[in-house]
Amino acid sequence: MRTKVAIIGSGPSGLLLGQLLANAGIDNIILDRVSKDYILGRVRAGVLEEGTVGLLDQAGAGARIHREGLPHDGFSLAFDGRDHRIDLYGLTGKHVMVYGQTELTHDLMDKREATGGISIYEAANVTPHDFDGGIPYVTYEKDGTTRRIDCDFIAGCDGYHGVSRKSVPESALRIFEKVYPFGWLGILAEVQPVSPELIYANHPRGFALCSMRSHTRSRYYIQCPLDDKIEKWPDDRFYDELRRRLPTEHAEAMVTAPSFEKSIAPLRSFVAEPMRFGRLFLAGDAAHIVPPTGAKGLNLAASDVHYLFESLREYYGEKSTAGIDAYSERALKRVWKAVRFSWSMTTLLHRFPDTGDFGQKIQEAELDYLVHSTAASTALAENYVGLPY
Ligand code: RFL
Ligand code: PHB
Repeated sequence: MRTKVAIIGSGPSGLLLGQLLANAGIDNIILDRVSKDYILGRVRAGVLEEGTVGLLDQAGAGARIHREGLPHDGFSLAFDGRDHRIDLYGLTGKHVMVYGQTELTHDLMDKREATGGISIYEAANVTPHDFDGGIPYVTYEKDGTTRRIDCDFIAGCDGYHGVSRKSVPESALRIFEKVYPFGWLGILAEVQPVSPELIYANHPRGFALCSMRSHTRSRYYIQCPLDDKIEKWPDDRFYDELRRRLPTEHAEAMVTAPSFEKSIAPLRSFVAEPMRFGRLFLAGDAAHIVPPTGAKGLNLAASDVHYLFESLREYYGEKSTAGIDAYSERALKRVWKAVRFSWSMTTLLHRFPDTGDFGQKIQEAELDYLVHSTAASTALAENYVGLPY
């Protein structure tokens, strides 16, 4: 088989890139090691920047998000027993869209199917070859036989644990990493959210986040120790702990329902530089990870795809390599700003084991300054709604 761009990974970055390329007449094949249903079973991001929604529109897969997504004009920072609204729209003229990653992935998969794009699921041992100097190709195993796809370029959209970044010689990569000493325990429940907007809570017992997927589906998180086990967190204990970390008015108003999903996610910041090696490009979680506190992971994957798509379009349309030569530098400039923002939100809102009551007081002072200074609130809001591409 031959294609122009072989895309490894059928998550949001691979699917978005595949659709943008297909719409521009640049053929591509997507390979994923797991099944479609498995991918759609993963519960992840929930807050999308306007730029991400715009890319979904550009891909021709935006109809449902405009019908079912929830535009949010603000969110709350809760600390010291009180709630303070950050007026995203008033401060920036922009809002964010609350829409699950699962739904976005579904929309892109449907679009790909409707437009006849080739996706190969449950492809084992996907391996990129000869991307640094030679003519690249990808091999994989399916139904007991090894197959080969010849291509012009390989897009590594295969997430943090993928094969693409691991195929690059270690000496060619520079890794920047910070692992946080806690995780997030999250649940999904079929119940009305405690508040119409998201609440990010700083509390001496630890961080809490009240998010949602719809008017009838809540997504709640609490900070937990890294080695915690979900078996130790029956729903009653989870809700009790969540209530303790929220201002009284929300704790008292909270309606609960049995969770139908519960998981613990570790938090890390990670960047691999550069994001291009000859004819292999990395995009999304394959190149970088941010802690979820700033809601930036999926949005960064989308902005990488924007830069990569524009570069490839320029290559095929104008026969110029200027775009692909600049891809890594352009993408990394935006990546590092989101890494900084996610780190600062994480540092501001979580209880760190080694900083004690002093750390708590410093956080409360910073939060108080943040919500009462228009300059500081604007800086926060600008980053939250997404910096320009
Ligand atoms: P994905 O989604 O991990 O997809 C990668 C795909 O590659 C496949 N794959 C392989 N295929 C073939 N061969 C191999 N060897 C392969 N190895 C892997 C995988 O099966 C998979 O299908 O990466 P992508 O596309 O770059 O997308 C990134 C996003 O998924 C991620 O950044 C976000 O989910 C992060 N995130 C959030 N981002 C936001 O923008 N807003 C949020 O509110 C938000 N909340 C979150 C989050 C992530 C979370 N967790 C669990 C990590 C909340 C949580 C709890
Ligand atoms: C979510 O709804 O899953 C979510 C929302 C905001 C975040 C992280 C996760 O910052």
